[in-house]
Amino acid sequence: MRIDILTLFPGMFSGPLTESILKRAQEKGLLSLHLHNIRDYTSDKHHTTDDAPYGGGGGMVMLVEPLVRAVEDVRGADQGAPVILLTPQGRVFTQRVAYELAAHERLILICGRYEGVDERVRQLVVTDEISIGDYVLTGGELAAMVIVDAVTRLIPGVLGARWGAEEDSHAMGLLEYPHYTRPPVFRGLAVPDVLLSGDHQAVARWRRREAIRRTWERRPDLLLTADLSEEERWFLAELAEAEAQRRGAS
Ligand code: 6GU
Repeated sequence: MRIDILTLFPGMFSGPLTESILKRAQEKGLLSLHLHNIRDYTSDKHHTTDDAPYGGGGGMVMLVEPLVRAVEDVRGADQGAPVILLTPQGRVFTQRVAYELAAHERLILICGRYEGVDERVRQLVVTDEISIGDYVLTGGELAAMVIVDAVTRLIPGVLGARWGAEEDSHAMGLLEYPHYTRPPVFRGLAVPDVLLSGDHQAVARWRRREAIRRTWERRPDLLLTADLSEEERWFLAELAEAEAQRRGAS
């Protein structure tokens, strides 16, 4: 996959994208990242990239011309790639959106500054707008890094075969079950017996149930869309019943 990032601050990207899994994905040729400085597409001698808004008010607005020129230059003849503006006004990024983006051969990400981007950029070149959550960042750069990370780990071959993305939190529609490794007892806290039993079926069942329990406790909203078996729905009903009793007792 090829990802082009248009930004006023390309320096922000060294670090997160040059370590660990993202580094290896690039070394293996599975991800090719290209940073483009929007300032290189200005045409005045001061290399201006923003200006005060028409109509007055505070803040600065990113100029339409450098952004449109940058997108057109980077895109070249390839008209098919989504051009995604990172903005708090976009649709909210979720694991589902990560899968959707991972299906493309190429993505073009525009990092907006939070005050805004001239509306004509949207009209002329933007095909999608994404936000990473309901809070305000100073610019789209951190959001772009979050998206690159979440999407890259879904590219086949990026994660090892034994550590696929299929069982991730959220991919199953549930939070993850608790994990343990050695030692079997630490400061009196023992690893649950079932994990040491060697009974793979029992382990799988325990993990599913603990994932459901954790999701019930922390993110019950996710259970509305989770794919649960009949037995798992009964287990959920028991959790709800136990909680109702606790509340009644207190
Ligand atoms: Cl994509 N940009 C900015 N500036 N703030 C955000 C965001 C994006 N997503 C959440 N907050």
